[in-house]
Amino acid sequence: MNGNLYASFDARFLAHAGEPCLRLPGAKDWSHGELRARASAAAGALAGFGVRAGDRVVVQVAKSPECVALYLGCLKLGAVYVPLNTAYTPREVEYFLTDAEPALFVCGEEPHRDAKVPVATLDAAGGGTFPEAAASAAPLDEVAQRDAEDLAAIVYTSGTTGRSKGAMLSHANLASNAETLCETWGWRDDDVLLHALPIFHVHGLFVAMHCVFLTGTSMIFLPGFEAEAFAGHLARSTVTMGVPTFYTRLLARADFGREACANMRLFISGSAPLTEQTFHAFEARTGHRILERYGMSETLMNTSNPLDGERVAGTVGCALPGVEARISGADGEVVEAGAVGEIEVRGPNVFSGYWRMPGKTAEEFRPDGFFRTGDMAFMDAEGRVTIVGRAKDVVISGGYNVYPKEVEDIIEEMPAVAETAVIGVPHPDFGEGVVAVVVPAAQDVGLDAVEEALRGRLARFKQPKRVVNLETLPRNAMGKVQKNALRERFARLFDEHA
Ligand code: MCA
Repeated sequence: MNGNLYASFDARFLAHAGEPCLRLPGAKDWSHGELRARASAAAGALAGFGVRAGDRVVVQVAKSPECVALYLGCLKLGAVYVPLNTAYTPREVEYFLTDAEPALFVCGEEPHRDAKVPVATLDAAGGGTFPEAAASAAPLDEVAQRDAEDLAAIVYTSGTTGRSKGAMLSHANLASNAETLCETWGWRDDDVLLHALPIFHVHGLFVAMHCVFLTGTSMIFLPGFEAEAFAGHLARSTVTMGVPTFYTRLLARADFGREACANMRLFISGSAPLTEQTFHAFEARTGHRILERYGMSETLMNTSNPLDGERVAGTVGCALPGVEARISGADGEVVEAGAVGEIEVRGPNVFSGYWRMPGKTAEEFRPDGFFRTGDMAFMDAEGRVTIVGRAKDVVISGGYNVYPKEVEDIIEEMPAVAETAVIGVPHPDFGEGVVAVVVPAAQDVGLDAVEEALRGRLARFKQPKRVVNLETLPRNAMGKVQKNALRERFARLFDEHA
């Protein structure tokens, strides 16, 4: 038995060779057969660049069908795929290149400035040195033999302190989660997925695309989310997956309603909390109850509201089949139903650890193998989970995690700033918006000055959208900044009606 995830996909690609897989508005569709051929060509090109099984390939490119082929080519060759957010600055990317030590870095138009690793390019239009190599390389026909526990991907997650950590995901992690999701969400032979998520994160890359690849179905593949176009494509789709911002932006369109959703059977939401207000507003407008599920990069998907049973607003549903979830108190003891604690998970979906960080890995696992998610939650008597907060200091903006510490460290280097606390407060579009509360050294510090200090050093989505100046930061008796007090005080900062 080959444990390579690609072997499962390959069987579906062959069985559905003549049917569409990637439906590309404005361009010719890619059939399953074509995607399979492109994946083999990509694998051949990777081999030509010197990449071998087990090597890392870091990829920071715009969403394109060619990028999908590159991902599949990596799997087929047995290489380890390391996707990066396209918003990361070259300075941020440098860290990942040093940490992952890839055999190849595939980036957009421009070769990375002082990349110490071999570089290939793949631009948004599907051109570049990588596709050129793929067009002339001998395609790789064999699916590399892999153990199911071998690494398939490393997904970097920022940290509350210090360096980003690479979550190591095996072929088995990805395969088991994909199978479970197809089953749980009742994937049908005639399903058409509307895909508008980025493909450098777990949500768009694994959760969404793997359901299609494992079932031989198809997806309408959009370069990104734009509400009007998205609403239009719903007419030819049956399932979609999005972050809550997708749903609030759809609701903001007066012309969006039942008619647009007539062909749809399932709307799924994740990556950030879906508010009860959005859930109910969406149901009132469309008749659809959005299915919310919960996961993270380290564990893939953990819980889901049911396909057929009651979807309860504000909850993320029960543990998926094969996944165990429990709530632990501060002392590590499992708490009773209804009590708040940290949610811990165990199962075939859970990663094996952080890349080259055995210490960090050990800290996050209990001796019995449960992974500590860092999310605070309670579970009712039926096992339904409600997330109430985070044990870690993290802001979720439009489905992207932003770690305040990373932002604070740079702002505090500004001579004009005595100290700062970066927080997330409710934002009508992104769910949470990043705010820097600043104690100025002398004169008030403006947003422009902060932006200037962060330019080129931090991705735009991590940067504060507002700066507020205070004389002092509220602290508790231990001297710790009371971010809760700040979040309460500035809760209405982005309120359009305030
Ligand atoms: C864009 N901007 C943002 C964000 N996105 N600011 C804060 N938070 C964001 N999420 C800023 C840009 O920097 C830019 O600012 C301006 O908004 C417009 O940029 P644009 O690219 O046009 O934005 P957009 O296309 O409207 O993007 C919004 C979006 C996008 C569609 C919500 O952020 C998105 O696709 N989010 C999905 C994230 C996701 O896939 N998460 C999954 C990871 P300026 O003009 O000032 O420079 S989590 C995961 O995988 C876990 C495991 C899970 O459970 O799913």
